[in-house]
Amino acid sequence: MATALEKWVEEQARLCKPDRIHWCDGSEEEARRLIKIGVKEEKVNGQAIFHKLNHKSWPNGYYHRSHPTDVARTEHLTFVCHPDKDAVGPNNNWMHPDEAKEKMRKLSNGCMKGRTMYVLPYTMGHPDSPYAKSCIQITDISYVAVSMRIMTRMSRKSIEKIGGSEDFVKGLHSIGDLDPNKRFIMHFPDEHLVWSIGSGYGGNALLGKKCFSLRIASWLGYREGWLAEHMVILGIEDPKGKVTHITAAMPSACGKTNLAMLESALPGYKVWTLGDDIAWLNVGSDGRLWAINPETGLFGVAPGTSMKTNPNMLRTLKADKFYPTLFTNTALDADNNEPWWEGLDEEAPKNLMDWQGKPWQSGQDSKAAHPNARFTASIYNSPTLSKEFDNPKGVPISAIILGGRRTQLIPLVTEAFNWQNGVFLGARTGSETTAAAIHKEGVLRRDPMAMLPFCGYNMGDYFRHWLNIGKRLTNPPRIYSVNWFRADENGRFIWPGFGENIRVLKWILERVNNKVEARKTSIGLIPRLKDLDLSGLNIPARQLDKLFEVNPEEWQEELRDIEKFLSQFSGRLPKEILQEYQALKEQLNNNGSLEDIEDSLRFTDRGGA
Ligand code: OXD
Ligand code: MN
Repeated sequence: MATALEKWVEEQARLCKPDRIHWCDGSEEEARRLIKIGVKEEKVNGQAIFHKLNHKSWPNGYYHRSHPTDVARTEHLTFVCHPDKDAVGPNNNWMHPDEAKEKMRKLSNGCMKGRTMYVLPYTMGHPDSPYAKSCIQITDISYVAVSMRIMTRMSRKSIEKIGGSEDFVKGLHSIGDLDPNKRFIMHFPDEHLVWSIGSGYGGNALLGKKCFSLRIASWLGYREGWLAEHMVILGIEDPKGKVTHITAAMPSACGKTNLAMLESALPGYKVWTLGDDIAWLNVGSDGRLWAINPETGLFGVAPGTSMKTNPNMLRTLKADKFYPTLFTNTALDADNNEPWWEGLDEEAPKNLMDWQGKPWQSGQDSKAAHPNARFTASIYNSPTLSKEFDNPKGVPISAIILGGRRTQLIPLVTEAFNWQNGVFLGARTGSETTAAAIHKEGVLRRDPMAMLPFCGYNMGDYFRHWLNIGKRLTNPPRIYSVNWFRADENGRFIWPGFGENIRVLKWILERVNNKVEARKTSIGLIPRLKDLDLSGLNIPARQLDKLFEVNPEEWQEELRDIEKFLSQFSGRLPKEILQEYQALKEQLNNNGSLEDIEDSLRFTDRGGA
């Protein structure tokens, strides 16, 4: 008798009407076959799916160009479909599940005619982890099938694990006809189902990633008592060899991958990578917070990635281990058959094709690589992979960083006074928008815990859930905000960033281990400059002050904006968050930054520890 899984696949095949069905096994041999098909036979819009790159310089590298309208996540076409609109909240687009299903059924009818239906069995999380989830995705494009092999643990074992059960995560994906008017990414949390049509882009099409591991998983976590977060996980080794694990949430394209693979500018410190995008967090029996990365791949923004900004990522991209590595919408050096993007080298190659395949000249207005051009590479290729990566239990977390991209106002690093204050710190975080989603770039929007586009339920409930998790932690991680992006009056970043960010991580480790004091300001605890290791850096004192400045006048507009944002959730906003907001307002309006001024006068030693 057919299992629930087989029946579900048959049902989708009856609707989508593919020419063929292929059940994938996730093997390297199969990936090689799919790539071959994508190079030679399979086409979208008359264009081959994959192009083989120069394997001498980029071993296992393949190039993919997407449809020009399909280059980023489409938040406005992304819906959470549940009968209770309030539970979904104002942070999501809502549609009733019946309406959504009808719409999707019409769009999907016959959408795979002439194509192959690939059935992908995979697990999010290590299969032996109690937190792992068994999943099935259907897709009709080899690019997605191969990407999912990189990003997840894809294997027939997942089918065995599901067995006869109905309890598995379902994803139905078709690129459809790539018409943006017929593009939808629908989430049905009660059924653990994601249904996506009309896009082949990562976050819209690799359904184990944002759609399941964040939107639906956050919903599951809310009900089951855990957190699904948009966070990197890393281990920081100090000169004595002690490794401390932390997580960090930052909005898309704000340097999470660079942080996860950071090459330390300080001797003796080393960063070990466990994940660059998603963390599932559980309260352990020891009262600590434990993290696993459900993914196995790195889907990072290519522009700006270089031997200077992220050497470990380039080493990963050039590794000849896990097959394959994909480059999407970068430019192409036609002479050398290599991928290229702005920021990779100082000079662009002479004979360059842009991300749409048109000849491109240096000095041209448009970019050669799309600003959201991506690479997809296995984390197993990373030279900094933590030896804990495959530990089914995960790693215990000592600090959580909640960051954003702010050219003004927000200090380099701030420690929350306690968990509750930290939840508020996360709730009030804003960030300037980037090219990772289709919208105007550089506009400030509130992005709590970097989860605004990914929290699958009402954010008011989400803040309460964070507070409740805190109550169960007898040994909670400390919570920090960081901002690498504060700029001077000429718009130049003050902080050098990248490998130098280890200096901030070092301070965080010292705080976590109670080795240094901090100075109190209205918005949180800030480093005493003498405790921040600035050795070898040459930042003028005036600029350093600017990095940590808390100016109550400048905060007035911020306060209004925070209030406006939070008021959307009024009926469901925890009173603790309101209390924190009131306390911040009073602090800023009463005693302002007096303590700051005293401190910056007292600490004239800029040399660091
Ligand atoms: C991503 C994103 O792709 O956040 O990770 O957009
Ligand atoms: Mn992300």
